[in-house]
Amino acid sequence: MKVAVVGATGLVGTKMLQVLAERNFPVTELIPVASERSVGKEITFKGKQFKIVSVADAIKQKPDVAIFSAGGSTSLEQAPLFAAAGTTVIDNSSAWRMDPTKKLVVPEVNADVLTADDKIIANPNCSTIQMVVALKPLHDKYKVKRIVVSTYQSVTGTGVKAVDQLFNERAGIEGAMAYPYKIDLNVLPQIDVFTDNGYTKEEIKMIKETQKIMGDDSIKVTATTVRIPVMGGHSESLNIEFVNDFDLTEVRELLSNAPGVIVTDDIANLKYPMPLDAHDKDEVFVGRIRRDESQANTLNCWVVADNLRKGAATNAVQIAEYLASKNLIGQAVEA
Ligand code: A2P
Ligand code: 11C
Repeated sequence: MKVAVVGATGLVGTKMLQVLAERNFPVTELIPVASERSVGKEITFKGKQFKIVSVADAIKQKPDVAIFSAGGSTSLEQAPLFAAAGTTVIDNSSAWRMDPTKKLVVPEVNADVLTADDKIIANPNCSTIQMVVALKPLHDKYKVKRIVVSTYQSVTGTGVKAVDQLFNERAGIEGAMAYPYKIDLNVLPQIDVFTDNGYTKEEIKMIKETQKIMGDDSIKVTATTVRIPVMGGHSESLNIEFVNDFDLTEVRELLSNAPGVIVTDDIANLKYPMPLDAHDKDEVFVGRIRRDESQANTLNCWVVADNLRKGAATNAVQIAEYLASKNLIGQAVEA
């Protein structure tokens, strides 16, 4: 398959190339794309060098699939041009996620909504993805009523400039600030910008995207999203109220058997999920599974995943894998 990666020089784009190679996605031709300032530079894929091309050149080559991680405005402008050329776009930005005509997909949860007519498919926000992967098997059995989620998010979610800020602070070097405050030895209860109701955009994404992916607007979500000075993955504390009561042994069983989930929950041996262990893994790790003794039918758990992998690159590549396996990638042009 002819595959374009748009944003191939970015933190997520680089991870997409790595994941495509590792998972042996059938790439017969790779078209790495970035902004005009990177055109002509080289990247490595499966030990070979490839030259970065412009978006316009990539569209001319009519790739079968284009995986985008180049920011919302680039996606809004360029994804329809790829789609019009017959390319199936999988977009990691927030540009198309809440568009009712576009699918928002986490393969373990709702791959079945995809059809050959979907030419622009949205990849959800990282903190939403790992939460819904853990929720899905429990929702199917007990029906989720309300979720209270608090996140502990890696600086890699912001991009290279935030990683640089953290390491510069550690080294005592003055540098550009990705955040309004120091991040090392600190915690910032703000991810993305604030909206009128006092929530941040990241918090709103966790609410709206969860309902769309789960296909159930009755699920109530309230979120507090927080940046902490870690790399390797996002962590989330989930408090989940179900309509029906559950059995803890069965909850562990359902999660252990769920696709893409690894249960790490052995408190006697101090085993629980941590970003250091989740780093560079494709799975979502769940632990600290216990009953909320203050309220009926309510569960507490701790969910960790690598935000650049399952939270971004891996999920996008899994969407492409699903489309390929069902023969849903074709040259039909979007109207
Ligand atoms: P470039 O490296 O040339 O700026 P990140 O999310 O880590 O900041 O990465 C953003 C990615 O999106 C980079 O690969 C960047 O390329 C790419 N990009 C930014 N603007 C455009 C654009 N207008 N067209 C194509 N790619 C773009
Ligand atoms: C963060 N979740 O950790 C953000 C990054 O909508 O894809 C991803 C933003 C998005 O800062």
